[in-house]
Formats: sequence, C-alpha cells, structure tokens
Amino acid sequence: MTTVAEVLVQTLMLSGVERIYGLPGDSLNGVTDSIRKHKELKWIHVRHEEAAAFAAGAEAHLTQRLAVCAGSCGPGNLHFINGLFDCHRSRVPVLAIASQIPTPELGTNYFQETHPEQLFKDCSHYCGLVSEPEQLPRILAIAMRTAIAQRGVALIVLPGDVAMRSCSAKPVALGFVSNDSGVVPPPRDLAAAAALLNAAKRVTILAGAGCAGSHAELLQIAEQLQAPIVHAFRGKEFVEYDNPYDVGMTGLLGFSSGYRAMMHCDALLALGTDFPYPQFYPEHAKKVQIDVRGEQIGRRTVVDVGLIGTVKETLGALRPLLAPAKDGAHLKESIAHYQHTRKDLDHLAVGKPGTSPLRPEYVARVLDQCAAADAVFTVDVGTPSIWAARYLQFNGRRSLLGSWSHGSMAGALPQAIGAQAAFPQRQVIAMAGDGGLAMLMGELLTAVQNRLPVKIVVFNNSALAFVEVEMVSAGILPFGTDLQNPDFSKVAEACGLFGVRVERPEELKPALERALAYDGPALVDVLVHRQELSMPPSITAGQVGGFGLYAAKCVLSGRGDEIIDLAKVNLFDRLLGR
Ligand SMILES: Cc1cc2nc3c(=O)[nH]c(=O)nc-3n(C[C@H](O)[C@H](O)[C@H](O)COP(=O)(O)OP(=O)(O)OC[C@H]3O[C@@H](n4cnc5c(N)ncnc54)[C@H](O)[C@@H]3O)c2cc1C
Ligand SMILES: Cc1ncc(C[n+]2csc(CCOP(=O)(O)OP(=O)(O)O)c2C)c(N)n1
Repeated sequence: MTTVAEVLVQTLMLSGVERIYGLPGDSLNGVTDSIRKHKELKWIHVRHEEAAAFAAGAEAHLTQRLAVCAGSCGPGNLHFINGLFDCHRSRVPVLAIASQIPTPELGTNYFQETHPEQLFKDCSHYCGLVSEPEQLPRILAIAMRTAIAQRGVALIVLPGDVAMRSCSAKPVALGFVSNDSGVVPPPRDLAAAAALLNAAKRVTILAGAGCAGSHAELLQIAEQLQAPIVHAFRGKEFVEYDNPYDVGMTGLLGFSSGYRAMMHCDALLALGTDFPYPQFYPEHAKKVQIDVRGEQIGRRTVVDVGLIGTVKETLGALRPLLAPAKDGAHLKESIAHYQHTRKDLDHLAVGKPGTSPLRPEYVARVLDQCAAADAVFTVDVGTPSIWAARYLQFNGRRSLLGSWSHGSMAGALPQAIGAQAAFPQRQVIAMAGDGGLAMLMGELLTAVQNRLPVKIVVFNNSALAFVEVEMVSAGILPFGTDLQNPDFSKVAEACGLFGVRVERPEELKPALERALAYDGPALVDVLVHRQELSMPPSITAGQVGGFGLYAAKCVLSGRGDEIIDLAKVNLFDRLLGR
C-alpha cells in the first residue's frame, strides 16, 4: 500500500527537497516513518519547532530553493509560528507541514486541537487542509508552487489518520524549482524614470537585497549617474563589496554618511529595497523605485515613478535612456564623508591587552579577519546586529543572515543550523547575543546530534543590552534587562561542543582560530562591554521617547553609546567630531 505520507515524501524528493527540519509527534508519525525509509531525504531533528522554521528559512535564503519543516499537531506546529513569521517576512520559500488531530475529532475541541488554517494566516501565502487522501498531491503542489512563486511560507495541514491512509494519486512534478524570471517594465514607465533622473543634479541610490545578482549593473548605473550608493541592511552582502560608490548604511544602526547621501540628493533611485523607516527618506527629493513586486512601491515614502521589474533587467533597459555621466561633485563629497566615518569606526575596534571585558567592535573586527572567504554569518537581533553592520566585510562569496524584517531574537543559532545543513563545506558562524542564545539554547544539542560544525560566538554582556539602549533613549531607567549568565563555554562543553571563554583581548584571536579550525561545533564565549547610552544635549529623552527609537530621526554614534539627533545636528561638525 502506498500511503499519503509516502506520496508526500516522494513529491518532495521529486522537487529536489533534500532535508526536513522537525520534531516528531504522533500525528506526524506516518510522515516520519516514510522519511525513515528514504535515505536521500534527511531528517534534521531539532529541539524546538521554532528552530526548524528558522533553519528552513536560512536554507531557503542561501539556496533560493524551497526548504521544508515539519511539526506535530497543536503545540508541535504552534511552536513554528515565530520562525515562520520570520521566513514569510524575509520572503524565502518555505513549506511547513503541520500535522493535525484525527479527522473524526476535528471541531470537537479535541486533545491538542488547533486550527492552523487560521493561526498561520498572517505568516503564509497559502494553508491547505488535506482531508481526503487523493487531495494530497494537488494541495501539496499548490502549496509548494505558491511558496516558490510568491516567495514566502505555505503550509499543508495533514491529519495523522489521513497521512497513514492509502493513496492512489501519483506524486506531482512542479514544473519549476525557483522564481527568478527577469521582469522589464514597459517603455512608457522607463522613459518617465529616465526623464526624472536626467533632470536631477544629485542622484543617490538606495540599494537593497533585490540587487542580488546585479552587482555589475549596479556599478554601471552608479557610474553613469555619478551616484553614491547607500545600502539597506539586507542588501549589505550583495551591494557593499568591491563597490567604490558605496557610502554605508542608513537608519538607526547606519552611518552618518549613508544618512547624509540620502538627504543631500535631489533624486533618489531605490533598487530592490523595502528599507522600512520613512524618516530616513529625503522629503524633498524626487523618487524612482524599482521593485519586482509592484505592491512594495511607494510603501515607505512617496514615489514619483515606480518601475515594476527586476533590478538587473530594469537597469539594463534604463541605462540606454540616461544622459551621459553627470557632474561628480555629489559623489565625491559623499565618498569623502564615508571615508571619514569609516576611519572613526575603525578606531573603535581595538583591544588593549590585559583589559576586560572586550570591546564588541574589536570582537567583530577580529572575527571578520579570521573567518573564511566564503563564510556564512548569522546574526542575532540585539547589539550583535550593530557590530555585524559595521565590521563584517563581504566579497560576493560570504553570506549574511538575520531576522531583519521580523526582528526576532534567537535566530542566529537555528539559522546557522539550516545554513550548515545545506552547505556542509562552508564555515558557518553565529554571532549570538547572550539573551538570544539562551532563548533557543537547546539547539546546541541539535548541532551536536546532527554533526553540524557551526561556530557560535557569544557577545556576552550580561544584559539585554539593545533593550537598555531603547529604554534609556525613551527616558526610562533600564529594568528587567540584567542577565545572570553561566559560563557559556562550559554549557557548550557539557552539550558536546568545543567551548572556550575569552575574557581579555589577547585571548580572542587564538580562541577564534581554535574554534574555527575545530572539526565539529564550537562556541566562543566572549565577555564584552555592556552598551551604556548617553543622551547628547541636543536631544531630550522625551523627544525620542515620544516616537520610539525606530521612529526617531536618530543614529547610534559610532561607539553605539550615544544617540545622535540628526534633525538637530550639523552632520559634518557633530559626526566628524569637529
Ligand atoms: C535591530 C535591528 C536594527 C535594524 N536597523 C537597520 C538600520 O539601521 N538600517 C537598515 O538598513 N536596516 C536596519 N534593519 C533591517 C531593516 O528592518 C530591514 O529589514 C532592511 O533595511 C531591509 O533591507 P532590504 O531593503 O535590503 O531588504 P528587504 O526588506 O528584503 O527588501 C527587498 C525588496 O527587494 C524586492 N526584490 C527582491 N528581489 C528583487 C529583484 N530581483 N528585483 C527587484 N526587486 C526585488 C522585494 O520585493 C523587496 O521589496 C534593522 C533590523 C534589526 C533587526
Ligand atoms: C523574541 C523577541 N523577544 C523580545 C524582543 C525585544 N528585543 C530586541 S533586542 C533584545 C535584546 C537582545 O539581547 P541579547 O541577545 O542579549 O543581545 P544584546 O542586545 O544584549 O547584545 C530584545 C529583548 C525581540 N526582538 N524578540
């Protein structure tokens, strides 16, 4: 007898799925039993279903292919939800298999009964219930195609009894494996964009993750427009490297140079970005936005011309319509400002032997220097995000993952697990917060059990430090943010990882080198300074507090210990320290 579960597994394999992240439970037993019989399909056993979703999301990000997670009914798949939100908002193709209680009990408030079709509505494009065996291939194929075509999460809800019944329907081949078709906007819209850009004197480009695979086209258009390029965080890995036009990031964690280049332009060209903070967009500049999803255009700021298209193809069609190179004064000034800002940041990344704790900037800098040329970095939300944004360098081969859109803590370790499972040969490094690590610490066991040689660097500041920054900036005294931590290197050792603790700068490099060279999972627990925020006289706590940190026109200073009110400050004087 061929069961529904067997057809499910065959369909996944037919579409190139190589592994499933999950945790079993009775309603899922039919599915796991079928997986057991197929050596080519790996079961990556996690300790918390949220981690399965984060791991699948990381795999999907890196491969741009469908990744899969599976959980048992009720609490089993409910645990997915935060991880699936992250996948969906990061727009990566993930299929979640949510098993369900027996069909005869549905609607009776039976043991463990939930309604995934409703629960996952906000974090999926599709959620289909398989109530009859013969439905499975069609519902499954719709879910998989939707996840791939719309880039996001799709679920199938599969009752345990249906999974174990006989199924005569055959596995369905999807007919495609990814959605990377090039889209070119119509000539009318291209002409409008070209007219706007040709009339401008100072163009700035804001480039995001949609620029992946368009590095050459990006540089060409920057040259033609003599435009500085500001990158959004998720775009960092694709935009910043080998890029003489890059002037840094904008936003709260950004650089003054990124902010300045945006504010000083008279035309902004936004490419493949959903940079979310409206106050960092220039109010008076004209704007052209290119995005393959039309519904994204004009979402964060008023846009004059919207081009629905892929960056590569659209820039290819736009360039011939642009006038020859513009005057380069705006570009030159922006680059000079960036070089100054960069130098200031670099001065902070130092470690004086014998002092303790370490500067987190120094930890990030040394880690960047020690890491492999094709390393994957996964980064926790919290202050590790600041250090990653400022000190990690990319080259077109390294990758960067974080919960950038959903902003969830604890992503770094499970994302590292997914990255490592998909790319066993690459070095995978999680930059973890001490709060973030503790939140899904059971996943250390996942790394050991699945023989995934991830490297975890803990920025151990004994605090939820990023929240302290938020509290102080809102005029609130830090409360509830202390963390009483164990020696994480000892915890790691007890779990079966290689563990080492770093308390002084001179210990850092040797410890990182040992951990990175270790043939298995390893954790480096580094004692770092807690961020202490001071408010400059130009801004009162109430001003920021009234809006919330993300809504204010502020950047963190290079040191990350001061909030700078960009609305009030003469950027050149204040930020260049004159
Ligand atoms: C603690 C914390 C602090 C943060 N601070 C900052 C900050 O200071 N600065 C900052 O920049 N970010 C910051 N972020 C991240 C921020 O929230 C956003 O997630 C990020 O800025 C979005 O980057 P993006 O626009 O490159 O990517 P996305 O949000 O993923 O947007 C990409 C866009 O490109 C489109 N697209 C995809 N492929 C293509 C294609 N081929 N052609 C055309 N369009 C395409 C998509 O439809 C989408 O609209 C922070 C996040 C956290 C967690
Ligand atoms: C799941 C979740 N809970 C709470 C928050 C709010 N939050 C954002 S950053 C942060 C602190 C992170 O602490 P830690 O991982 O120790 O990093 P640190 O900022 O101390 O370096 C918190 C609590 C969140 N983003 N996600």
